[in-house]
Amino acid sequence: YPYQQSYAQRALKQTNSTAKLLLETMERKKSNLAVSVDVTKTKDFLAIIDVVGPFVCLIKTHIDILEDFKHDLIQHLQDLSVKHDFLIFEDRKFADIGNTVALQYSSGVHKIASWSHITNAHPVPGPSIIAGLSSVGLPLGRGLLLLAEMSTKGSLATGSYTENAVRMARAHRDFVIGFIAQRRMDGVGATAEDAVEDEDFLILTPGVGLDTKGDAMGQQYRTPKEVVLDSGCDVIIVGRGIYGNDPTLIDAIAASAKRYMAEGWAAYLERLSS
Ligand code: 5FU
Repeated sequence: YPYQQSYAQRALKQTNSTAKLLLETMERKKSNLAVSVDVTKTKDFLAIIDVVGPFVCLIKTHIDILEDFKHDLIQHLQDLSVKHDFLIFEDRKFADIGNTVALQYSSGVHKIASWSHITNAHPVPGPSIIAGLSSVGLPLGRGLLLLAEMSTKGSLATGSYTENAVRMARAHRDFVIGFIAQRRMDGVGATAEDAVEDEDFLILTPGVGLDTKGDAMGQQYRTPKEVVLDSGCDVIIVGRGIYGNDPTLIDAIAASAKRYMAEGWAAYLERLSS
């Protein structure tokens, strides 16, 4: 199965350049860790990214939660991405009609498509959301993840919804590189006519924590080992597990990122040898 091959081997077979670049970066840095930098001040945002940068393959942003956003932040973010060799994923969760998401992706205050290698979308509107986003992102070589599942308690993204998300992705492999999900999706919802033997979707998984099981608002955490070894996911996405409630404790944040990086990579090596 593709997920039992190395990230480097899997990079060779990717047709989307962003998917290829992410897998190559993971192999080069020996990291399947993405840090989700969910803080509200630009100063903290950049300080955290600079300190976790050496340990990650990807930085995940919610650019719209920054209270003091100015567009020059984007240049700083891109400089850090070059300095530390990571990709950028704006977790925008688009969910509207094709025409609207194309405008939200290309325009507005944040101009996400111009700087974010990867973004994501809810499949709820149907395939037209992929058409809208790919009209902007594909010419720029970007990649899209569909939200096939969520980490939260009571999520409605299950069963046939998840299967239909995978079918939508399968029909748009030039732009859709994988899923936000809690397990592997290769072959999910496939019929006999679908050639899915070599199917290789990237699985990026939030809801990862080593020290707690969840938060007070429905978030649920699993360990890197459960996510990468037991469920076959590719990238662990960690937020508060790394910076807690105090984004200024920079030394502790670095140590914590190192710990998640080591756990995630050990689980991947164990998967390869299993
Ligand atoms: F799609 C999802 C999901 O199913 N669960 C999530 O937690 C996205 N997330 C994001 O991952 C969420 O918006 C946060 O940005 C991040 C998890 O942060 P945490 O601090 O590790 O709980």
